[in-house]
Amino acid sequence: SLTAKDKAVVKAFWGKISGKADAIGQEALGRMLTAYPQTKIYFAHWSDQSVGSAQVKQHGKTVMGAITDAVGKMDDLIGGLSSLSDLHATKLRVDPGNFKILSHNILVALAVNFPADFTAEVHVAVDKFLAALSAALADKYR
Ligand code: ZNH
Repeated sequence: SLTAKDKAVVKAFWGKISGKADAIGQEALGRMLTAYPQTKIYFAHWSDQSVGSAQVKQHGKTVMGAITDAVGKMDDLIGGLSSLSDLHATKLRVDPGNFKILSHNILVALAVNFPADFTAEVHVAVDKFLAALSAALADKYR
């Protein structure tokens, strides 16, 4: 689980990237849809799934906004994300294995856009945070 140090590292790093959060979200989502095309089935109802489309931009922003929100809830991710978990489990029916795929693409987008700040120490803390967030999002599945 996340140590006090992990939480502090994630918070400090998120402070640095917050001005570019929307762009990071869009890039991560675009990378996921391109590099892991099996994830596209969940967005079949979008009129334009291509990288840079208005829908990809909007959704990247939405997802990153929820992650930024979760940075403020690191002491209780399961409680803080329970309604979002419920939505993914029952309404969106996203296979939770995809949370790991999106997390990977977020790490890549962060590393590419913040090469100096994305140290190995930041990498491990953000990886642990995204794994805990993914576990919380998967909590309502049964
Ligand atoms: Zn998800 C939606 C978050 C992952 C799919 N999402 C959503 C939203 C949010 C989110 C916030 C909105 C909601 C409302 O509206 O209320 N996600 C999220 C997060 C994560 C995720 C945080 C992690 C990190 N998702 C995911 C994945 C997938 C998904 C992986 C697949 C692949 N989502 C989804 C969908 C939707 C959502 C499909 C819906 C969209 C539309 O319709 O537009």
